[in-house]
Amino acid sequence: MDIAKRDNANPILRPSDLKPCIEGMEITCLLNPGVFRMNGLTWLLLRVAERPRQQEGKISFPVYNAKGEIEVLTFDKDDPALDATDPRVIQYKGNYYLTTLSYLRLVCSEDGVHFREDPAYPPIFGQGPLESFGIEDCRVATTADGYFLTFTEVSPVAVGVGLIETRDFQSLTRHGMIFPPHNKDCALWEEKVGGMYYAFHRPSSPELGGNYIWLAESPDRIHWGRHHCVATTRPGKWDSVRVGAGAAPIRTERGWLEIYHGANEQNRYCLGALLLDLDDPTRVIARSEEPIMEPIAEYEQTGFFGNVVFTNGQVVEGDTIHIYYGASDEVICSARLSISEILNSLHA
Ligand code: MAN
Repeated sequence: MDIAKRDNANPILRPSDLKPCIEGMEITCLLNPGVFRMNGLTWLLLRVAERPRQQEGKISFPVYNAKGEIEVLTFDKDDPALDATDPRVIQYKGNYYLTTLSYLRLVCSEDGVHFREDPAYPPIFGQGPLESFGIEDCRVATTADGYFLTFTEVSPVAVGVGLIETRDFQSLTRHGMIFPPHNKDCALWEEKVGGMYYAFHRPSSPELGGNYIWLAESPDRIHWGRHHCVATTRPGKWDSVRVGAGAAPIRTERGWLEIYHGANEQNRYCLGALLLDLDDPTRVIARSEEPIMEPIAEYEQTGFFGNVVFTNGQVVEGDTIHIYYGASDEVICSARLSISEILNSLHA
């Protein structure tokens, strides 16, 4: 059952609300923001996806070349070696490319609904060969030691998880890849448990296994071990093909509450929740049978890639979770969920 209360102002941000950062490009999609509070404001770290304005009969997309400069590649749409059936990814002669190049961009707000850019906070672009197809879907963990950003690093060799540390979003420390390929959907926890740092991550296994949520421990947030699988996909259900963590989990009296996304064979993305033991988070206490949020609004059903609600950022205030989410891989929306209502909806 969908228990999310969508904001009346949805979508709160659309591609046309911002100017492209890369010369000669257009903003195709705004997606899946990381969320945090800083200087009394709510901030979204948006994933912005850009590409060149498309010409009739062609597909063009940007990549970083070996010198770190943006280069545009163009294929003929009717080239038999091209598979462009997925609007997000194309295949050409056995190689994969993304149709857009993503980077991260900050917007801030007093009221959590109307967002603006502040020129003092520059965008964060991919850097180096492991990010040559861009960086995506950033989670922001707010900790006593500053902000920790985990995001997908995409390149021709891999999809993995990168880590950036910052105190002010003006100077950044890049720690490189912390979870090797194929891995994404990494959410660092905001407090230690039993003296260790924790992270959800989502390795993909092509043979045995699948696209499951795992939990790992670390002494320093850089070296990760003691991996445990905490949620698998469930055949026949809304989360039958892939699952992945959202933002950092929320500490509740009944356990750690995590909102996650699940997709089925039709690539329909919904949200559900997991509850983990407070002292031993590898132990799953309960999980959603039905989604707590589904793509039902018009802007969640149609867009760049329709039938998607995807969240990786939230602000918690008492019993209310203000989630920010990407709808149809194109626009940014917000909704409220009640922690007690989610907890009461879970099944052991
Ligand atoms: C999938 C989707 C895309 C993303 C690529 C690479 O195809 O999640 O949005 O760009 O993976 O991460």
